[in-house]
Amino acid sequence: MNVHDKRTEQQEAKIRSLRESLLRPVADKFGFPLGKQRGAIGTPTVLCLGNHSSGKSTFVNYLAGNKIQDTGVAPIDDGFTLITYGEQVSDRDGRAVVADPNLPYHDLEQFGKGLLDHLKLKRRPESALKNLCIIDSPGMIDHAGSSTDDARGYDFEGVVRLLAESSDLIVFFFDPDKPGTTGESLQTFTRALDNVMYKVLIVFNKVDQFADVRDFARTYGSLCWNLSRIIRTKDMPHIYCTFVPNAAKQNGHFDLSDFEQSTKELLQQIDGVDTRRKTNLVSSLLDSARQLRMHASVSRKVGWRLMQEKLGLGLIAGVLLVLGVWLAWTGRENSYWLTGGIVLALAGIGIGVAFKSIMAMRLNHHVELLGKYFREEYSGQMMKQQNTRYLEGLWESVRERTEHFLRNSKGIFAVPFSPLWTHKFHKLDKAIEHEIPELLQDLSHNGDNAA
Ligand SMILES: Nc1nc2c(ncn2[C@@H]2O[C@H](COP(=O)(O)OP(=O)(O)OP(=O)(O)O)[C@@H](O)[C@H]2O)c(=O)[nH]1
Ligand SMILES: [Mg+2]
Repeated sequence: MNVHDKRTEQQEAKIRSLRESLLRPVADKFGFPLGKQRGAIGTPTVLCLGNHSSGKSTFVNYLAGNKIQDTGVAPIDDGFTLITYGEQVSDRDGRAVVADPNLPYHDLEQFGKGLLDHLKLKRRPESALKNLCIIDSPGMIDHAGSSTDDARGYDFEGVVRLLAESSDLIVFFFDPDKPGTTGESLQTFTRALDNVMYKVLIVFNKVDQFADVRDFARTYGSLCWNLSRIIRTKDMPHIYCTFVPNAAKQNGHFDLSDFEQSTKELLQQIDGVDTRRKTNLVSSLLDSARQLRMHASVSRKVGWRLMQEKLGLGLIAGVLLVLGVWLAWTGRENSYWLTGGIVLALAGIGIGVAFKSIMAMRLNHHVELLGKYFREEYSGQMMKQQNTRYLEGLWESVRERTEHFLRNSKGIFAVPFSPLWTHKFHKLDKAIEHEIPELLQDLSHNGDNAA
């Protein structure tokens, strides 16, 4: 094992330990969904999407260093193919893929037979595939007059969304024939990739086909025009203008050297997918830690208030009952004392009987005040860092979960209330402020060194 591998292993162990030993116990207690445990960091995955005939499969073959996928001018792929390393050549169908506990694709089962008939796993002994999984996808087309769901027999957009979430890099191909004019690709962009745009690389492929610069500029402009209608960022994202060397047909008039450079840059991005995966993982760990910290501290505050009220109400009911019984017993000769005692005892019993309903009302009351509790908990930080908007945004993303947890916590001790949690919260703060950012920094150094 070389120094790089050893460092990677240490980083993976640190990510696991932060997630499982620090975040998980708090998340479990406070009913916070932390996502599934990932034993290992997993295989870095690149998802290829784009118009039909834009060169996805050709590019996949080029990356893998062998002809694994069929290619051609007519629409070729009508399904998703996962391509990864295996010592022996082996192909497995969709059912085997979703059933395999070692693969992270169990969730695809929900799309039913329509998808499973269009899903494959190919293992190949190419060394370029070691520690890499490439997903080739069906080309996007315009399905005139029918929704893509009907046309494909499964929820294409849903499948893309799910695969995009678990991938580390999404390469979206356009080509000179269809520079962003295909209805399905525009739809996929706006609906399925909305939350993962930070992982998307836009590729304008097959640029070797242009006869001259004017021809290129016209089509490139048209691609930018189409993208500007669907990408909601302020700036235009970078577009890699590429071609696959062994598929290129040099027309003679057009200098391809700049595009060679652009192709190289795209390949470099794919080379760095391992670091990107870890960076994504650590970034999402940081997000989860921040959300969990907020959710847990506001919930604990409510838990503490509820506990005080439960104790107070229990105490009042108990005192009334005991006092009433004592009064009725000692003053049994006197009808006033007797009646007074019985009334008190009944009041105590009444409170006991109505305990659950009273507490449900109190819970409703506290849930309505959640925003106030959040501001009380974070008043110090808001004043100190003046980052009110950021913290409020974070609270908006957490609020619904906190409310759901509180409303669904059954039992007297269901909402953790102990002030001892403060100790765990300090540990979470330490991770959020120091340990996780240091890990991110460490990873970026790693990436620089590896590049
Ligand atoms: N000139 C040129 N042709 C290319 C390039 N890449 C792919 N091709 C050709 O374009 C055609 C389509 O390529 P594919 O790789 O099958 O495209 P695809 O995106 O996988 O298509 P579907 O599977 O139908 O979605 C093939 O004839 C390829 O030889 C390129 O960089 N330059
Ligand atoms: Mg293909």
